[in-house]
Amino acid sequence: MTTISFKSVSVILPVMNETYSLVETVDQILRHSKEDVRNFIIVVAEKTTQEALSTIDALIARHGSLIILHRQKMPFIGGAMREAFELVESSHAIMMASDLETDPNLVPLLIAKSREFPQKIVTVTRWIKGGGFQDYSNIKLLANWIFQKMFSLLYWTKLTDMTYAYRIFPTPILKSVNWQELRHPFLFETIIKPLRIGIEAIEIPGFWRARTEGESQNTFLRNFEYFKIGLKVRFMSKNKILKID
Ligand SMILES: Nc1nc2c(ncn2[C@@H]2O[C@H](COP(=O)(O)OP(=O)(O)OP(=O)(O)O)[C@@H](O)[C@H]2O)c(=O)[nH]1
Ligand SMILES: [Mg+2]
Repeated sequence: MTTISFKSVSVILPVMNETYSLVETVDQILRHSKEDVRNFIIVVAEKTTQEALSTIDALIARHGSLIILHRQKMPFIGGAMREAFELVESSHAIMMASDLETDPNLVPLLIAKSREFPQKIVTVTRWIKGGGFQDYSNIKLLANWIFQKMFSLLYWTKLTDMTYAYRIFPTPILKSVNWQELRHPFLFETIIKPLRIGIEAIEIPGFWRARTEGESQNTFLRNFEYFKIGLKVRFMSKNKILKID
């Protein structure tokens, strides 16, 4: 991986049914980090609601070329993210949600840490002091905790939250990894594949709050699919993790 320094960031926002949550996300980020944000890459699917699309039109009317709208061709959240990765031209990119479950107020800190450690991934954890969960069921909390412990041992890493997909990446990582998942396990793939090729990641604490509009595209049972990619990537050769070109 070539040496890079922090120059600017693209914020990737996948959208299905968010309206005021999306606007709040964009506005809060611009309030504190306008100087550093090159653009927002908003990705929509065929199933994105009319209300969400109108909200995006209004954002484009207000912010012009700061908003890039992309209609995904590949399916699901992984497809949305993977197509967005190809569009990033900034030195770094933030992966987050538009439903306010990824607190936009953390963006300035993510950027500050990335400036300090531009080669590393900076990722948000709900499992250290200063972070946490609100309205997360006990059974989900327990399953999440066990999952984190198992995979931090398996990957021999100190990371405490590998499934909260709120992170800033140096762009070359996004472009050089051979991504494979399309559904939610993709979010886990974005940390384990970089770890396997020797990229370092550091954590900052963050608070997860349940969305107040729309609903999640994930189902509880689907969470078990995270094990499959987790085990597969652990024993995958580095050549297979990287794109050959
Ligand atoms: N463009 C696009 N956006 C998506 C897709 N699936 C989910 N999203 C968006 O990605 C963000 C995260 O997805 P959610 O479905 O809320 O899932 P989650 O919060 O990771 O999962 P839970 O913790 O189970 O709720 C939200 O802003 C969604 O609107 C998709 O297929 N295409
Ligand atoms: Mg969500």
